Amino acid sequence: MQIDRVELRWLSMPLRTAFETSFARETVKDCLLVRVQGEGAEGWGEVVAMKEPLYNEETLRTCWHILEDVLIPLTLERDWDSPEAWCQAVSHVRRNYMARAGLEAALWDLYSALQGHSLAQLWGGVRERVEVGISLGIEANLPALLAHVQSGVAEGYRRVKLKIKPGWDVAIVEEVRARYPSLVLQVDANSAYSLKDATLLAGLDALELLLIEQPLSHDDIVDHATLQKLLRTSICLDESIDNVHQCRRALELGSARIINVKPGRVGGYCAARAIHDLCLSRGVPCWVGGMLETGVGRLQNLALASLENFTLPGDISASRRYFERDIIEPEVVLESDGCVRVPEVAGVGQWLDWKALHSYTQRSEVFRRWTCLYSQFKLRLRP
Ligand code: OSB
Ligand code: MG
Repeated sequence: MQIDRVELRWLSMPLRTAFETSFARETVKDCLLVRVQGEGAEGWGEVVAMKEPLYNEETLRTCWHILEDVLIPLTLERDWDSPEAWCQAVSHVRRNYMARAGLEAALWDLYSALQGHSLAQLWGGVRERVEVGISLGIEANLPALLAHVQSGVAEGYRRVKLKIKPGWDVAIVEEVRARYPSLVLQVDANSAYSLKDATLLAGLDALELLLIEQPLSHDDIVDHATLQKLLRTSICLDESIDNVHQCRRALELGSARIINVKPGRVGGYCAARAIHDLCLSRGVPCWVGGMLETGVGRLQNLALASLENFTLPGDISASRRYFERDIIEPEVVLESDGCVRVPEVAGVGQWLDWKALHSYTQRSEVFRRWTCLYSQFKLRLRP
């Protein structure tokens, strides 16, 4: 693949309802879209970082910088046999996983378009439809949360994830469980607790939860192992697992029994698949997490979720759960049994709703192969 042109777009999309976690309250979803063009085709990817470094250390501005000054020049300067070859070539760049993942996704999307195979086909997906759930934020009061649970269940979601934080935890989950005895329920603390809260967290054990996601520090795998020994409920790690090596260490320590795989958090689909394969070999179930993606990241995450070991429902809800109008057409829809169809087309470019895309775009910039090669040429001529 020879890439001639890369375009970055900063999008701001109002959320239909505010989404509050233990670390932030979001009313607008900002993201970057990466478009790569070459060989007469194009590919799209999404950068899922937030405006502020609250989930991980990246921000949309650090991602823009890393893309503009490091990754895009490197991408334009030579040809690529495959997205895997690109991953290998950028492996010396430390961290900046979300920046990397956005461009890698665009290269996968272009590769898929050029090969005429869907991402699910390229990655060896085994399902045509995947089970998904809904992630519900912290609300001002219990009735507000119950109303969201009720509408989620009515829409067909069979698995509900509740965000928790100190003061909004055991008592709230008990209320939901009492009303929905057979609902698949799980909670996500986004690192809001410490080992001192072990007794409080053990109070969740009676509520038959599928899992407790990231209760302790964002970078911890040691205290989680201690906590897992004290709990009957399975711990699932999100923030703490940012690469396949950290995943292996966590599994060896017994820090979690389930892994949430977010391609953005781990540096892209190559790394996400490596984590999937590792977990498969160890008999550890996985699921695809979400970062309130637009349709672009959502369609690609659906392809990932079609792999064998993504056996638990993902945070890949229908477009209308997040946005009044998504940037793809048709939007992602939920089927009545709580599943979503895995896209069969090669390249999300064909799905884009350009009118919506334009209306959400705040800023865009184009980087061209020839400009990049010319500036490097000039550098070399300098005495
Ligand atoms: O911890 O899973 C998380 C959104 C932003 C940051 C962190 C998280 C989330 C979600 C969103 O839970 C789930 C979704 O995309 O539906
Ligand atoms: Mg999480």
